[in-house]
Amino acid sequence: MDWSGLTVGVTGGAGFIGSHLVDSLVDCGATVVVLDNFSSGKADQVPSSVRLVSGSVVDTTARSEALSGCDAIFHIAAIASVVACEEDPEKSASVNRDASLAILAEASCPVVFASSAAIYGNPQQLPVSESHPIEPLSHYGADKAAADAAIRSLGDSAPPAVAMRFFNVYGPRQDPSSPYSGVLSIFTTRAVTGEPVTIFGDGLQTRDFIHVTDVVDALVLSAESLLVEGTMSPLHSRAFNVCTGRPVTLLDVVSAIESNTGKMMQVTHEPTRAGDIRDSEGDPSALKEVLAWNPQVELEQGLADLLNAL
Ligand code: UD2
Repeated sequence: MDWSGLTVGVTGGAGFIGSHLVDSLVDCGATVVVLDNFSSGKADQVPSSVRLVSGSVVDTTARSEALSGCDAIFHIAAIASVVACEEDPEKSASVNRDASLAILAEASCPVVFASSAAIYGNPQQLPVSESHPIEPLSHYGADKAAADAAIRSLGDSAPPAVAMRFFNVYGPRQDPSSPYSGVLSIFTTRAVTGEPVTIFGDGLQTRDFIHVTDVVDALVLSAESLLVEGTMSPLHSRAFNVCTGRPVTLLDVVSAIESNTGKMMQVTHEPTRAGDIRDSEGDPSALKEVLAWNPQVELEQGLADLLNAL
Protein backbone atom coordinates (compact mmCIF):
# COMPACT_ATOMS: atom_id res chain seq x y z
CA MET A 1 0.00 0.00 0.00
CA ASP A 2 1.15 3.56 -0.66
CA TRP A 3 1.18 5.37 2.69
CA SER A 4 1.80 8.82 1.15
CA GLY A 5 -0.32 11.46 2.84
CA LEU A 6 -0.72 9.39 6.01
CA THR A 7 0.81 10.48 9.31
CA VAL A 8 1.75 7.57 11.52
CA GLY A 9 2.73 7.61 15.19
CA VAL A 10 5.15 4.97 16.42
CA THR A 11 5.77 4.72 20.16
CA GLY A 12 9.12 3.09 20.87
CA GLY A 13 10.14 3.98 17.33
CA ALA A 14 13.81 4.38 18.30
CA GLY A 15 14.03 0.86 19.73
CA PHE A 16 14.83 -2.53 18.26
CA ILE A 17 11.49 -3.46 16.68
CA GLY A 18 10.13 0.10 16.43
CA SER A 19 13.06 1.43 14.43
CA HIS A 20 12.74 -1.34 11.82
CA LEU A 21 9.02 -0.55 11.61
CA VAL A 22 9.77 3.15 11.12
CA ASP A 23 12.19 2.34 8.27
CA SER A 24 9.50 0.29 6.57
CA LEU A 25 6.81 2.97 6.99
CA VAL A 26 9.13 5.65 5.60
CA ASP A 27 9.82 3.36 2.61
CA CYS A 28 6.03 3.07 2.11
CA GLY A 29 5.79 6.88 1.92
CA ALA A 30 4.32 7.60 5.36
CA THR A 31 5.06 10.70 7.41
CA VAL A 32 6.24 9.23 10.70
CA VAL A 33 6.29 10.69 14.22
CA VAL A 34 8.21 8.77 16.87
CA LEU A 35 7.53 8.98 20.61
CA ASP A 36 10.44 7.51 22.56
CA ASN A 37 12.11 8.26 25.87
CA PHE A 38 15.38 6.60 24.81
CA SER A 39 15.43 4.32 27.83
CA SER A 40 16.54 1.61 25.45
CA GLY A 41 16.00 3.24 22.05
CA LYS A 42 18.64 5.19 20.20
CA ALA A 43 18.02 8.42 18.27
CA ASP A 44 20.55 7.44 15.59
CA GLN A 45 18.36 4.46 14.68
CA VAL A 46 15.64 6.85 13.47
CA PRO A 47 15.83 8.32 9.96
CA SER A 48 16.43 12.09 9.95
CA SER A 49 13.16 12.71 8.05
CA VAL A 50 11.18 11.50 11.07
CA ARG A 51 9.89 13.86 13.77
CA LEU A 52 11.13 12.68 17.15
CA VAL A 53 9.17 13.52 20.28
CA SER A 54 11.34 12.79 23.28
CA GLY A 55 9.15 11.63 26.14
CA SER A 56 7.55 8.72 27.88
CA VAL A 57 4.28 7.09 26.90
CA VAL A 58 3.11 7.71 30.47
CA ASP A 59 3.30 11.48 29.87
CA THR A 60 -0.08 12.77 28.64
CA THR A 61 1.45 15.87 27.04
CA ALA A 62 4.10 13.89 25.16
CA ARG A 63 1.44 11.42 23.95
CA SER A 64 -0.72 14.24 22.71
CA GLU A 65 2.19 16.02 21.00
CA ALA A 66 3.23 12.88 19.14
CA LEU A 67 -0.02 11.03 18.51
CA SER A 68 -2.92 13.46 18.21
CA GLY A 69 -3.92 13.92 14.59
CA CYS A 70 -2.23 10.68 13.46
CA ASP A 71 -3.94 8.47 10.88
CA ALA A 72 -2.60 5.30 12.52
CA ILE A 73 -0.68 4.45 15.70
CA PHE A 74 1.71 1.59 16.36
CA HIS A 75 2.16 1.23 20.11
CA ILE A 76 5.47 -0.60 20.45
CA ALA A 77 7.04 1.19 23.45
CA ALA A 78 7.33 -0.93 26.58
CA ILE A 79 9.63 -1.98 29.35
CA ALA A 80 10.38 -5.13 27.40
CA SER A 81 12.47 -6.95 29.99
CA VAL A 82 10.53 -9.45 32.08
CA VAL A 83 13.16 -9.20 34.80
CA ALA A 84 13.10 -5.39 34.92
CA CYS A 85 9.32 -5.54 35.32
CA GLU A 86 9.62 -8.02 38.19
CA GLU A 87 12.03 -5.61 39.89
CA ASP A 88 9.71 -2.63 39.45
CA PRO A 89 6.10 -3.82 39.08
CA GLU A 90 4.66 -0.32 39.53
CA LYS A 91 6.67 1.00 36.62
CA SER A 92 5.62 -1.97 34.51
CA ALA A 93 1.97 -1.30 35.36
CA SER A 94 2.25 2.36 34.48
CA VAL A 95 4.20 1.88 31.22
CA ASN A 96 3.05 -1.49 29.93
CA ARG A 97 -0.57 -1.40 31.11
CA ASP A 98 -1.83 2.09 31.97
CA ALA A 99 -0.13 3.97 29.13
CA SER A 100 -1.37 1.35 26.67
CA LEU A 101 -4.94 1.69 27.95
CA ALA A 102 -4.62 5.49 27.73
CA ILE A 103 -3.38 5.34 24.13
CA LEU A 104 -6.35 3.13 23.23
CA ALA A 105 -8.78 5.45 24.99
CA GLU A 106 -7.35 8.60 23.40
CA ALA A 107 -6.96 7.24 19.86
CA SER A 108 -9.29 8.33 17.11
CA CYS A 109 -7.46 6.24 14.49
CA PRO A 110 -6.43 2.58 14.03
CA VAL A 111 -4.10 1.22 16.73
CA VAL A 112 -1.73 -1.75 16.38
CA PHE A 113 -0.51 -2.89 19.80
CA ALA A 114 2.62 -4.93 20.52
CA SER A 115 1.37 -7.70 22.79
CA SER A 116 3.48 -10.70 23.82
CA ALA A 117 3.58 -14.47 24.04
CA ALA A 118 4.36 -13.81 27.73
CA ILE A 119 0.61 -13.44 28.33
CA TYR A 120 0.11 -17.21 27.89
CA GLY A 121 2.44 -18.22 30.72
CA ASN A 122 3.59 -21.83 30.66
CA PRO A 123 2.04 -23.46 27.59
CA GLN A 124 -0.56 -26.10 28.41
CA GLN A 125 -0.32 -27.49 24.89
CA LEU A 126 1.86 -26.87 21.86
CA PRO A 127 1.64 -25.14 19.52
CA VAL A 128 0.03 -22.26 21.39
CA SER A 129 -2.93 -20.84 19.51
CA GLU A 130 -4.76 -17.63 20.41
CA SER A 131 -7.42 -19.59 22.31
CA HIS A 132 -4.82 -20.77 24.84
CA PRO A 133 -5.67 -19.57 28.39
CA ILE A 134 -4.16 -16.24 29.41
CA GLU A 135 -2.13 -17.12 32.50
CA PRO A 136 0.89 -14.82 32.64
CA LEU A 137 3.67 -15.73 35.05
CA SER A 138 5.17 -12.26 35.26
CA HIS A 139 4.13 -8.65 35.81
CA TYR A 140 5.29 -7.97 32.27
CA GLY A 141 2.94 -10.65 30.95
CA ALA A 142 0.04 -9.52 33.13
CA ASP A 143 0.37 -5.88 32.06
CA LYS A 144 0.57 -6.79 28.38
CA ALA A 145 -2.43 -9.08 28.91
CA ALA A 146 -4.50 -6.19 30.31
CA ALA A 147 -4.05 -4.10 27.18
CA ASP A 148 -4.52 -7.16 24.95
CA ALA A 149 -7.84 -7.86 26.73
CA ALA A 150 -8.94 -4.23 26.37
CA ILE A 151 -8.48 -4.50 22.60
CA ARG A 152 -10.46 -7.74 22.46
CA SER A 153 -13.33 -6.09 24.30
CA LEU A 154 -13.60 -3.10 21.95
CA GLY A 155 -16.92 -2.68 20.23
CA ASP A 156 -17.57 -1.43 16.74
CA SER A 157 -17.97 2.18 17.87
CA ALA A 158 -14.29 2.27 18.93
CA PRO A 159 -11.50 2.99 16.46
CA PRO A 160 -10.19 -0.25 14.92
CA ALA A 161 -7.42 -1.94 16.91
CA VAL A 162 -5.51 -5.23 17.03
CA ALA A 163 -3.11 -6.90 19.46
CA MET A 164 -0.10 -8.64 17.95
CA ARG A 165 1.42 -11.26 20.26
CA PHE A 166 5.15 -11.38 19.56
CA PHE A 167 7.10 -14.56 20.24
CA ASN A 168 10.95 -14.41 20.38
CA VAL A 169 11.84 -11.59 18.00
CA TYR A 170 15.46 -11.32 16.80
CA GLY A 171 17.47 -9.39 14.25
CA PRO A 172 19.82 -6.43 13.79
CA ARG A 173 19.81 -3.67 16.45
CA GLN A 174 18.79 -6.01 19.27
CA ASP A 175 21.03 -4.96 22.14
CA PRO A 176 23.23 -7.85 23.34
CA SER A 177 24.64 -6.03 26.37
CA SER A 178 22.27 -7.04 29.16
CA PRO A 179 22.13 -10.55 30.64
CA TYR A 180 18.41 -10.43 29.80
CA SER A 181 18.93 -9.51 26.16
CA GLY A 182 17.53 -11.83 23.53
CA VAL A 183 19.56 -15.02 23.48
CA LEU A 184 20.35 -14.79 19.76
CA SER A 185 21.84 -11.30 20.08
CA ILE A 186 24.07 -12.53 22.92
CA PHE A 187 25.13 -15.76 21.21
CA THR A 188 25.90 -14.23 17.78
CA THR A 189 27.89 -11.37 19.31
CA ARG A 190 29.92 -13.74 21.46
CA ALA A 191 30.48 -16.16 18.59
CA VAL A 192 32.20 -13.31 16.77
CA THR A 193 34.21 -12.00 19.73
CA GLY A 194 35.16 -15.55 20.77
CA GLU A 195 33.73 -15.08 24.27
CA PRO A 196 32.04 -18.05 25.96
CA VAL A 197 28.26 -18.32 26.22
CA THR A 198 26.14 -19.70 29.01
CA ILE A 199 23.21 -22.00 28.38
CA PHE A 200 20.75 -21.96 31.25
CA GLY A 201 19.62 -25.56 31.60
CA ASP A 202 20.35 -28.41 29.21
CA GLY A 203 19.85 -26.38 26.03
CA LEU A 204 16.92 -28.52 24.95
CA GLN A 205 14.40 -25.79 25.73
CA THR A 206 12.67 -24.62 22.56
CA ARG A 207 11.81 -21.15 21.28
CA ASP A 208 9.87 -19.87 18.29
CA PHE A 209 12.27 -17.26 16.94
CA ILE A 210 10.87 -14.79 14.41
CA HIS A 211 12.94 -12.31 12.44
CA VAL A 212 12.18 -8.64 12.96
CA THR A 213 11.49 -8.06 9.24
CA ASP A 214 8.70 -10.67 9.36
CA VAL A 215 7.30 -8.96 12.46
CA VAL A 216 7.38 -5.57 10.71
CA ASP A 217 5.57 -7.02 7.68
CA ALA A 218 2.85 -8.36 9.99
CA LEU A 219 2.52 -4.97 11.70
CA VAL A 220 2.31 -2.96 8.48
CA LEU A 221 -0.15 -5.36 6.82
CA SER A 222 -2.35 -5.42 9.92
CA ALA A 223 -2.49 -1.62 10.01
CA GLU A 224 -3.36 -1.54 6.30
CA SER A 225 -6.29 -3.86 6.96
CA LEU A 226 -7.54 -1.62 9.79
CA LEU A 227 -7.06 1.55 7.69
CA VAL A 228 -8.90 0.16 4.67
CA GLU A 229 -11.66 -1.84 6.35
CA GLY A 230 -12.03 -0.07 9.69
CA THR A 231 -13.96 -2.05 12.27
CA MET A 232 -15.07 -4.41 9.46
CA SER A 233 -11.47 -5.64 9.26
CA PRO A 234 -11.14 -9.30 10.37
CA LEU A 235 -8.35 -8.08 12.65
CA HIS A 236 -10.40 -5.53 14.60
CA SER A 237 -10.79 -6.29 18.28
CA ARG A 238 -8.74 -9.47 18.00
CA ALA A 239 -5.31 -10.76 18.97
CA PHE A 240 -2.88 -12.74 16.80
CA ASN A 241 0.29 -14.72 17.34
CA VAL A 242 3.30 -13.37 15.47
CA CYS A 243 5.56 -16.41 15.22
CA THR A 244 6.86 -18.97 12.75
CA GLY A 245 5.53 -22.20 14.25
CA ARG A 246 9.03 -23.64 13.76
CA PRO A 247 10.59 -24.05 17.20
CA VAL A 248 14.26 -24.82 17.70
CA THR A 249 16.33 -25.81 20.72
CA LEU A 250 19.18 -23.66 22.01
CA LEU A 251 21.54 -26.49 21.10
CA ASP A 252 20.23 -26.23 17.50
CA VAL A 253 21.00 -22.51 17.64
CA VAL A 254 24.57 -23.15 18.78
CA SER A 255 25.06 -25.73 16.00
CA ALA A 256 23.68 -23.34 13.38
CA ILE A 257 26.05 -20.59 14.54
CA GLU A 258 29.00 -22.99 14.59
CA SER A 259 28.33 -24.23 11.07
CA ASN A 260 28.07 -20.63 9.88
CA THR A 261 31.31 -19.43 11.48
CA GLY A 262 33.20 -22.71 11.15
CA LYS A 263 34.28 -22.30 14.79
CA MET A 264 33.23 -24.16 17.89
CA MET A 265 31.60 -21.99 20.56
CA GLN A 266 32.67 -22.21 24.18
CA VAL A 267 29.50 -23.26 25.97
CA THR A 268 29.04 -23.61 29.72
CA HIS A 269 25.81 -24.69 31.37
CA GLU A 270 24.22 -23.10 34.41
CA PRO A 271 20.96 -23.99 36.16
CA THR A 272 17.71 -23.10 34.43
CA ARG A 273 16.71 -19.46 34.97
CA ALA A 274 13.93 -18.94 37.50
CA GLY A 275 10.60 -18.65 35.73
CA ASP A 276 12.01 -19.91 32.43
CA ILE A 277 9.45 -21.46 30.12
CA ARG A 278 10.61 -24.86 28.84
CA ASP A 279 8.99 -24.87 25.43
CA SER A 280 7.49 -22.12 23.34
CA GLU A 281 5.93 -22.70 19.95
CA GLY A 282 3.23 -20.49 18.51
CA ASP A 283 0.60 -21.33 15.93
CA PRO A 284 0.72 -18.61 13.25
CA SER A 285 -2.23 -19.92 11.23
CA ALA A 286 -4.81 -17.34 12.40
CA LEU A 287 -2.73 -14.41 11.16
CA LYS A 288 -1.99 -16.22 7.89
CA GLU A 289 -5.73 -16.64 7.35
CA VAL A 290 -6.51 -12.93 7.62
CA LEU A 291 -3.41 -11.39 6.01
CA ALA A 292 -1.25 -12.21 3.00
CA TRP A 293 1.56 -12.88 5.46
CA ASN A 294 3.96 -15.74 5.81
CA PRO A 295 7.26 -15.50 7.70
CA GLN A 296 10.04 -15.45 5.10
CA VAL A 297 13.31 -15.50 7.02
CA GLU A 298 14.62 -18.95 7.92
CA LEU A 299 16.57 -19.00 11.17
CA GLU A 300 19.80 -20.08 9.44
CA GLN A 301 19.54 -17.09 7.10
CA GLY A 302 18.66 -14.67 9.90
CA LEU A 303 21.62 -15.89 11.96
CA ALA A 304 23.94 -15.66 8.94
CA ASP A 305 22.86 -12.06 8.32
CA LEU A 306 23.41 -11.16 11.96
CA LEU A 307 26.86 -12.77 12.00
CA ASN A 308 27.88 -11.10 8.73
CA ALA A 309 26.85 -7.69 10.07
CA LEU A 310 29.00 -8.03 13.21
C1 UD2 B 1 11.06 -13.97 25.73
C2 UD2 B 1 11.04 -12.47 25.68
C3 UD2 B 1 10.32 -11.89 26.85
C4 UD2 B 1 8.94 -12.50 27.00
C5 UD2 B 1 9.06 -14.02 27.05
C6 UD2 B 1 7.69 -14.67 27.06
C7 UD2 B 1 13.08 -11.82 24.53
C8 UD2 B 1 14.44 -11.20 24.66
N1 UD2 B 1 12.40 -11.96 25.67
O1 UD2 B 1 11.81 -14.38 26.86
O2 UD2 B 1 10.20 -10.48 26.68
O3 UD2 B 1 8.12 -12.10 25.92
O4 UD2 B 1 9.74 -14.50 25.90
O5 UD2 B 1 7.77 -16.02 27.26
O6 UD2 B 1 12.62 -12.12 23.45
N2 UD2 B 1 19.28 -18.15 27.56
C9 UD2 B 1 20.50 -18.82 27.74
N3 UD2 B 1 21.62 -18.06 27.78
C10 UD2 B 1 21.62 -16.70 27.67
C11 UD2 B 1 20.37 -16.04 27.50
C12 UD2 B 1 19.22 -16.81 27.46
O7 UD2 B 1 20.55 -20.04 27.87
O8 UD2 B 1 22.70 -16.07 27.71
C13 UD2 B 1 18.07 -18.97 27.49
C14 UD2 B 1 16.97 -18.54 28.44
O9 UD2 B 1 17.14 -19.12 29.73
C15 UD2 B 1 15.74 -19.07 27.70
C16 UD2 B 1 16.11 -18.90 26.21
O10 UD2 B 1 17.52 -18.79 26.19
O11 UD2 B 1 15.54 -20.43 27.99
C17 UD2 B 1 15.51 -17.66 25.58
O12 UD2 B 1 15.82 -16.56 26.43
P1 UD2 B 1 15.49 -15.04 26.00
O13 UD2 B 1 15.91 -14.19 27.15
O14 UD2 B 1 16.05 -14.74 24.66
O15 UD2 B 1 13.92 -15.04 25.82
P2 UD2 B 1 12.74 -15.64 26.74
O16 UD2 B 1 12.10 -16.73 25.92
O17 UD2 B 1 13.19 -15.95 28.11
